[in-house]
Amino acid sequence: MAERVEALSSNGASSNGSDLDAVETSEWLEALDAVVAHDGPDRARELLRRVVERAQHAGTGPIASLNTSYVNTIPPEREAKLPGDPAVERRLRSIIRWNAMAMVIRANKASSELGGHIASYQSLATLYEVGFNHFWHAPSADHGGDLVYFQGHSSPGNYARAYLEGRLTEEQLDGFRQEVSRPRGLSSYPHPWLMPDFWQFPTVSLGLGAITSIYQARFMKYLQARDLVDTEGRKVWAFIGDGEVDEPETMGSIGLAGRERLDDLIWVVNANLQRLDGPVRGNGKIIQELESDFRGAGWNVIKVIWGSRWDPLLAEDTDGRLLKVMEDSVDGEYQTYKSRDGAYVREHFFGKDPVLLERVAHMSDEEIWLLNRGGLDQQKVYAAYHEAVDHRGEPTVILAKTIKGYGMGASGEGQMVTHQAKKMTEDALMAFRDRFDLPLTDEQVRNAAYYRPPDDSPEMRYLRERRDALGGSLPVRRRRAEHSLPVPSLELFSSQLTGTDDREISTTMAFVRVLAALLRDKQLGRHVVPIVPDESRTFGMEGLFRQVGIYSPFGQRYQPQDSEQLMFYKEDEHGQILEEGITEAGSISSFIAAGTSYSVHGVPMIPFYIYYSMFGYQRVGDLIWAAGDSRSRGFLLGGTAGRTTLNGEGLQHEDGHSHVLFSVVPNVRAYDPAFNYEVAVIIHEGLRRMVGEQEDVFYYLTLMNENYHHPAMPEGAQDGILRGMYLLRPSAVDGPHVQLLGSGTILNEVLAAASLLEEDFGVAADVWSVTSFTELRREGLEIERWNMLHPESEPRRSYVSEQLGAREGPVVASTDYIRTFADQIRQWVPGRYRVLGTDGYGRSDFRSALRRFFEIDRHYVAVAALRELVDEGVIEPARVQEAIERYEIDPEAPLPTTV
Ligand SMILES: Cc1ncc(C[n+]2csc(CCOP(=O)(O)OP(=O)(O)O)c2C)c(N)n1
Ligand SMILES: [Mg+2]
Repeated sequence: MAERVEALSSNGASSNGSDLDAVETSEWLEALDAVVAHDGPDRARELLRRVVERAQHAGTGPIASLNTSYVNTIPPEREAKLPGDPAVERRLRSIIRWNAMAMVIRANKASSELGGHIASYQSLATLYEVGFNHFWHAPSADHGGDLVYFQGHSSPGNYARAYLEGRLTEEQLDGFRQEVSRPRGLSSYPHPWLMPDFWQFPTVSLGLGAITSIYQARFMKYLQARDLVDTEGRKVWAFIGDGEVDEPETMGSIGLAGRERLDDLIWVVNANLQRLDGPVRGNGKIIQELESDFRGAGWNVIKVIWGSRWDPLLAEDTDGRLLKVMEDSVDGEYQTYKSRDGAYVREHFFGKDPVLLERVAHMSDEEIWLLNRGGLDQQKVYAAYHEAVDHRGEPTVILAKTIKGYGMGASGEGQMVTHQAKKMTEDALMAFRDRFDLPLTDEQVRNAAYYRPPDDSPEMRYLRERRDALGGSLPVRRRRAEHSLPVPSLELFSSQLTGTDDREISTTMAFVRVLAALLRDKQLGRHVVPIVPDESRTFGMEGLFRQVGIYSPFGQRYQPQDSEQLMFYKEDEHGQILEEGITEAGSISSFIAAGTSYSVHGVPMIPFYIYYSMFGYQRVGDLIWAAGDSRSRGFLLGGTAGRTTLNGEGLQHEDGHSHVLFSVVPNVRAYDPAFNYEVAVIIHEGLRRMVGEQEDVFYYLTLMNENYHHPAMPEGAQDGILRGMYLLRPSAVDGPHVQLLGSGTILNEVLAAASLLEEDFGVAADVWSVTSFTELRREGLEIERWNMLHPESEPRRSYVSEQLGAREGPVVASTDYIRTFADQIRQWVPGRYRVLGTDGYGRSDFRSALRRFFEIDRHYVAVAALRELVDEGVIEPARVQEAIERYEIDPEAPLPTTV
């Protein structure tokens, strides 16, 4: 871990704050000053470190703090100077500010229904513009491109810049938040799904940009280490709101970035001191709080608090009086200062110390008002970015102090309500124009007219020159990798297609074999990214540790305890497995990074993220939604799935609904396979579609840990497996007919039920393997819609009605999921349909006991089928009673949802 800056937490005060020996104190301080003067700050730091060490040996306890004073980290004399033309940059920024505001105002003139935000971008503009003008590379022949995670609700700023760059028209700006009624309307926030050539990273669900940016930076190191993509010199930049840091997803993974020394990562926290309702830390200071958090996590911290106009005052502050007032003031006060005026700041800030009041007596109220904040000062921001991009060995966070609603005056600047302001008064608009010197007539101001300087103006030339020098426009998204990878034939998985004979295996084992075969494939193998959240042994994947290695930037600095064994725990700089530890949010972030690599890096990668199904959608649903928005491609494997199949683990582990949750994601293809050949066929099809055809879909498969025999793949089953159902076992019995549907492990119960029905009751039961109720529903809805809208055409038939319509009798389904899952196809089932399912909380017991409890076992399936035949008038009720007794079913057992 790189050495951290440490400073004494207090200036030698005793516990009650008084100085016991002022002379001694000043001698020590003078000695320190002398060291700094003669040998420099590094020597001073080393000496202090030794002194602190000695003191701690003597039992003082912790005395160092991770905080530095409430001033800029980079002193003025060390600042890199902003190159180019600062005046032109200011003018450009002002124009972009105006247009960003105008588009929100114009959208809301028609109706306030559309919404939008003004204040956030106004606080960020300088932080963005310095990046655009000097740092952010677009992908080009000589640079792979930087990756910028823009703040979601500041999108008007991005659109306003794209307008100046000629990428968007006025008409498009006027289509902000109108994506249906206007064909080229602009999405509210960054959504690759909605603007696939523009936005790269969905960030608006707060916290998601933060965590996914960390795992993106880590994935770039992984790609580099594995010689797949040259990511050297590329940076990930993420803009984080100071309110957003309260999300666990924001701060929860900063330790990974520090630990793995992700020096390709730069975060900029826009400390505008406000969130939606009010101050972020009214009674404290968010910048100071974050400084110690990040430094503790091994980050390089650069504070950009004060603008250049403060430099002379700070230089003059040899007695520390100004610093003390700065330190003593809390964010709630800092917010209020900037919502008032210079006279107020004089009285309430400088007025805290009469000596300071004297010191600023020569300044007018106007001059005091113009004392600027670091994050709004292009010179200070440039210096910080300059240092950040050159920093090696640690990620960097820039803590930039700004003002929310900057420039909005009485309509928003520093106001509690500014976050949601979508309108500005006419006076405030005029003041905005004057403050930013915009060449607009009163009439144009009133109309919130867009403004673009002539093409040959110095501003426009500068804008183009800067972006040309940096490779073009940003953000920009690549829709497809240039080359698709060749997908081998299904033969690659041939050993999964022929049945297991006497051996009993689980679908999890079948998956691991499929994965192992893929990893060995010459073309695809290198592109596979196995991702596990500390669960490899659970799924029997430990064999892969040795085979392909666990990625670690540090290799393996120890001899593993199991080094003598064949499958030892092998960490490796070139390792292929991402062993994430216990973080499902982190793992899905890696999934997104790998699953969008075709777009972000132009190289398709194939993530296989396997986890306890209960800790999937339920735990990180919002990230899965973002994976869909990002057009991620890859496989999510919900391991040990099912409410009665993962039987011993009880209520929090037993998943009876992840399929229902996944059914809501439009581009997910979700399957609940029962047999190893189904697993192989589905994965092969996924590869064909995602890797071969480059379709923007991703797959969810549930896998089970129950061992049983797997038959050979029936002739011609492939199409049905992929569409969602196929007839697995037609009945040979002559008698009343029923159709039994099953999925996952419960298909075995359904097969057993068919035998019971045939043997005990002479009922002919056909058995269907339903691999995806969700896919069946999707197709059914599509057909239904087509039929509704084409009333005079021959109606089409859904796959479900076509398949079941060709057989006779009522239909019964049983699965290890809640009834909603199998109920999805109800309207296309011809005739009667009864669904059994595991509604209710899980609990621990033997599988057979749980399946009886949830009323999904073979006996319940048989009883349900008989009951349906009664309702059809085919058999007598007594036959059902007979079955209830024969199978020892308790008709008075409690309803599973109530116990
Ligand atoms: C997960 C989530 N929760 C809540 C919101 C609603 N929301 C959008 S912006 C915002 C306030 C953001 O404050 P901050 O992070 O400080 O950003 P600022 O606008 O001040 O730059 C809130 C609550 C959201 N977008 N995502
Ligand atoms: Mg904020």
